Amino acid sequence: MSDGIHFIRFDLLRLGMALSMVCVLNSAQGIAPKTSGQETTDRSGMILIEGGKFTMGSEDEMALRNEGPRRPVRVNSFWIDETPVTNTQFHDFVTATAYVTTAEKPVDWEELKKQVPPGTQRPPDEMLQPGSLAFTPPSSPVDLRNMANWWTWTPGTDWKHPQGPNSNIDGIDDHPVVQVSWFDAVAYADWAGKRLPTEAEWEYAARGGQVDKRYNWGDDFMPEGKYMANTFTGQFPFENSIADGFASTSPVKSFPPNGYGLYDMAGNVWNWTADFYRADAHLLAARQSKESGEPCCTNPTGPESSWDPTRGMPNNIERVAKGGSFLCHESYCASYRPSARRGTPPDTGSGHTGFRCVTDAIAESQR
Ligand SMILES: [Ca+2]
Repeated sequence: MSDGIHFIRFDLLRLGMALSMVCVLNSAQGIAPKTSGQETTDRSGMILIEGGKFTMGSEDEMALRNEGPRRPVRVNSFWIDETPVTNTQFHDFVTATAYVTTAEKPVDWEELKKQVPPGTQRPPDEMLQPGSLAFTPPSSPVDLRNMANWWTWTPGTDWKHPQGPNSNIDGIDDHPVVQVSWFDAVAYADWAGKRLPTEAEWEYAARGGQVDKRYNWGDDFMPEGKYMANTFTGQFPFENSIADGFASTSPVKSFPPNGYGLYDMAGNVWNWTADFYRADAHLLAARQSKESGEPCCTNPTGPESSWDPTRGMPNNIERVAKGGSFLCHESYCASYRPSARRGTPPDTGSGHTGFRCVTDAIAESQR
C-alpha cells in the first residue's frame, strides 16, 4: 500500500476537509449566516414559507441520537428555492463572477498539516492537486462503518467533473450542482442576494406542514408502492438496483413536491445549511430552554461551535447538511427524513452534496 493510499485510509474525510481547507482558511473560522441583499434578489423559483411553530427533531425509532430530543421551535416567514441549485444556475454564477470553487484550487501542505493529527505524513504531490471526493462503489459488501470503502479522494473531481476527472455535466444541466463546499454555497448565495437557510428553517420547510411524520410525505416510505424520493435502492453500497429510476443525481422535480411545493427536500442531494454542526445541538438547546423557562426558541441559528464525536478531531468546524441523498439507504442512514442531520467540514464537497438558498420575508414588509 502506497503512503498516499495509506494516508487516505487513515482518515479519508478529514483529508478531504483538510486538502481544501487551505484554500479558504482565512474564511474558515466562525462565519455566521448573513442577511441577504434584499434589494436585488430574484425570487423567481422561490416559494414563500409562512412562519410558524413546529416540532424540530425526532425521537422516532429510525432517528439517530443527534436528532433529539424533539423540541418546539418558531421561525419567521422566509422565501426558499423550490429546488436545489442546478448545474445551469451554478454555471451562470461562475460565468458572471469567474468564481473558482474549493475543489478547483491546489493544496498547500504547510496549511494542510495544521488540520490533521501531528505526525501525519505528507501526501504525494499528485494527491495535493485540486480534487474532491468521488463515489467509488465496491463490488461486494463492505464494513459500513468506514466511509473510505466507497469514497475516494480523487484529483480532478469538481463541480464540472462530479464523479471524477473523466465525468462531466453534459446533459445534466437540470441536476443539482454537486462537489461544492459550504464556502462555494455561501459565495453563490451572496451573488444571488440570498443566504443559506438555518437548520431550523430548512427542517420547517422540509416538513411541508406534516406534523410528527417520519417522512415529509407521511409515515410510509412508499405510499401506494410509489417512490417519493431519489435514494439508494438495492444493497448499499455495492449493488444499486436503480428501482427509483436513478443511480446518481436526478433532474430536480423528478419526484413529487412536499406540502409546501418544494422539490427534492428528501434524497437526491444533501443540502448545506448555515448552522455549525454539534451532535448534541438539540440536547443543548432543550437544556437551555428548560433553564431559561422559555419553552420555544425563535429563529435559532444553531450552536456557536462544532462537535462531532465520530471524527478523529471532534472539535474541528463542521456545518449541518440536511435531506439525505441518492446514496442514502435504510440500512445505512435513512437520512431522507426531515429531522436527519449530518456534520460535514465546510470545505468538503462530494458528489452528493448541494444546496438551496433562502431570503428573509420579514425584511420585505419593513421596506
Ligand atoms: Ca436512486
